[in-house]
Amino acid sequence: MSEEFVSTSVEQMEADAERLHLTAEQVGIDTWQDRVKNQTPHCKIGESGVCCRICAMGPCRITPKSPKGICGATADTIAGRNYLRMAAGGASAHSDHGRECVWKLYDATEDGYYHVTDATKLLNLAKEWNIPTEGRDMYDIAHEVAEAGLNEYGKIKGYQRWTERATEERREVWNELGILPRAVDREVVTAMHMTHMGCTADAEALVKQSLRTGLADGWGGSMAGTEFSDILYGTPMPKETEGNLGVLDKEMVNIICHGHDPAVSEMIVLVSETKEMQAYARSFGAKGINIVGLCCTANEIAMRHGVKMAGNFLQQENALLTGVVEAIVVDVQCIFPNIGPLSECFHTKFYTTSPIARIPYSEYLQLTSENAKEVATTIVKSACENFKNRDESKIFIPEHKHKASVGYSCEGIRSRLDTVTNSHLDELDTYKPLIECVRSGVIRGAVAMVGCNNPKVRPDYSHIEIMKKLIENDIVIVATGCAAQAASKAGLLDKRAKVLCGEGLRRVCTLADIPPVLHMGSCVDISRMMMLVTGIAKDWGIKTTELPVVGCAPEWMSEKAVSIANYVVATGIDTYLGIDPLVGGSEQMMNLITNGTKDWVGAGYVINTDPDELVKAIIEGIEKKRDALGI
Ligand code: XCC
Ligand code: SF4
Repeated sequence: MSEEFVSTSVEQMEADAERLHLTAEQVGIDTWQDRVKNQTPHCKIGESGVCCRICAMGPCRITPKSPKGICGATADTIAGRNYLRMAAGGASAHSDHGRECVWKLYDATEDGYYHVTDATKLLNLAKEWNIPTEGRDMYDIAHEVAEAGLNEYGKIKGYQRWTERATEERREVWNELGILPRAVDREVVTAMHMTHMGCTADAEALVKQSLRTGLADGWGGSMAGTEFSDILYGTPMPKETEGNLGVLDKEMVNIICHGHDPAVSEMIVLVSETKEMQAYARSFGAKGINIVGLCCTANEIAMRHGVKMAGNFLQQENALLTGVVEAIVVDVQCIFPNIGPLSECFHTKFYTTSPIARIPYSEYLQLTSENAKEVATTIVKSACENFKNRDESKIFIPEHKHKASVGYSCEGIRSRLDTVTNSHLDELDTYKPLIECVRSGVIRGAVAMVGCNNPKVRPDYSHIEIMKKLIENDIVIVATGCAAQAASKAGLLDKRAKVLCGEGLRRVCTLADIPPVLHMGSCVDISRMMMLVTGIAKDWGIKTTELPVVGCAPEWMSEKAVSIANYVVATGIDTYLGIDPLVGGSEQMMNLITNGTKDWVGAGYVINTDPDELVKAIIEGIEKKRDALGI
C-alpha cells in the first residue's frame, strides 16, 4: 500500500510564496504581489469596459455625466468592441501558435530536426481531407497535409475544414446564425475592421462576430495546433510525472521551458537527454540535467515525455526566486516581462527564441526548423556551464510536490476505457461505458476546468476548491492550461486523490485506473475537449447542449481565454466564469453574453466571482441538464 494521500493546501502554497518573496526583497526585485498593490484599485471605467481609445479623438470614457463618446458611441458599443477585440487577440495568439506547428510539419524531413512521430494520425488526417496516401512517401504526404493545413489560415473561399468534425446539429446552428467560421486570418481581420472607428455600433453583431472569431480558433487554429503537434511529437498517452516547485532539484542543472509552442521545448528535452550532454552537466559537478516546464509548455512536455511541471502562470517568478535555475527558455505567450530584470538578480540565463516575443534583458536566439538543434544545444550547454555560478545565500526550494498522472488526450481516455471497461463490451474505441456511468448517475457529469491565474481572486484557491467540491459530488473533471497545473500542485492529478471523491466517481477511478482530474494538455488542447464532447454527443445520440457537461474558467486573465469561452459556448457548452469579462458597464452586453447567446447557440456564460457560489451554480447547472434528459 502506498502512503496516505494528503493534498497540499493553498495556505501551504502561499507560505512557500511568502518565503520566496523574502528572497525577492533580499535581491531587490519586485514580484506580482508588489505590483498588484500598486495597481489597485483598478480604473473603474476601464474595468467595466467603457473606456474607448480606438481613435485619436479619444480616449472617451462613459460615465453618467458623459453617456456617449465624441463620435456618439454608447457604453454598449464601446464595451462590445472592446470585448470583440479581446476575442480577436486571443484567437490570433492561439492560431498563430497553431500555424507555427503546421509549418514545422511542412519543414519536416527524414534527416531534419522535426519528424513525423504519429504516422497514424497523419494518415487519418490525410484521409479526412481526401489527400492520397497509397504508395506515397510519408514525408510527401506530410507536406501536402501541412500545406492544406496552412491554407485553412488564409483560404479565400469556404469555411474552416475542421468544423466538419462537429456534430451536424452544431454546423446547422452556426450556418443559420452566420457564424460558421471562414479562414482564421479572415475572421480576425473582420473583427479588427468591424471594431475600427465608425464601423459596427450594434452590440449584437459584435457578440456574434466574437463567437465566430472564437470558432475560427477552437475549430480552426487551436485544433491545428493540437493535431499537428500530435503528428510531430506524438499523441499523449497516460503517464506519470510530478508537479509544483519541489520538482526543482538542487543537485541538478535546472532548465525551465516556458511558453506554448512545443517546437522549442521538444528540442531542449531531446538535447538534454543525450549521454553527451548529461556527461557535460556532470563535468561541472551536477548530478545531471533536470528539465521542468511552466504554464502551457509544462503541459505539452509533461503529456508527451513525463517532464516535471514547476507550476502555473503566477508561479513563474517564484520558480526563478528559488535561485537554482540555470536557464529559462521561452517562446511565446504568458511570459512576464519581469522575468528579464528578475533573472538579472540571479545567475539565471534568460533565452528568448521567437520574433513574436522579444523581451529586454534576454539573450535572443531565434529558433528555426534549420537551426533548432544547434540553438537547443547552445542553451543546454550554457546552462550546464552556469551551474557553478549559483549563489548559495539566495537558494530556497519549497519542498511541496505531488505525483501526477497526465496524458489524457481523447485517445488516452479511450485507451483507458478500452483496457478496463470496453473489453467486456467487445467494442473498442468508444465512449459508451463513460456514457453509461453518466446515465446511471454513478458520475453526475463532467466539468472542463480551464484558464489562467488572476490576482483578482485568491490565486489557485478558486481552481482547487471548485475542483475538490466537484469531485466530492461525483463530477469528473477534465483540465487544461494553468487550471491543470493548479490541480497538479494540489495533488488532484495523483490517482490516490480518488479518496476525495464521492462514492461513484471513486469507483470509476479505481476501475479505470485514472485520477479524478484528467489532464488533457495545454490551452490549444481545449480543442481536444471539443472533440471529446462531440464524440460523447455522437455516441450518446443527443445534442452537445443536452450533455451534463460545462466549462469553467474561475481565474482566467488572457485574451485567449475570451476566445476560448466564445467557442466553448458556441459549441453548446455553458461556461462558468470567476472573473468579470470587462463588459459590466453595458447592461446590453452583459445580457447578450449570459442570455442572448442562449437563444442563438443554446449556451451562455454564468458569471460569479465568489468560488463557493460559482461551484454551487455549476452543480445546479449539471443537475438541471440531467433532469431535462430524464436521468
Ligand atoms: Fe497562459 Fe497557456 Fe492562461 Fe496559463 S492558462 S496563463 S493563457 S499559460 Ni492557457
Ligand atoms: Fe471616442 Fe468614438 Fe473615438 Fe472611441 S471611436 S475614442 S468613442 S470618438
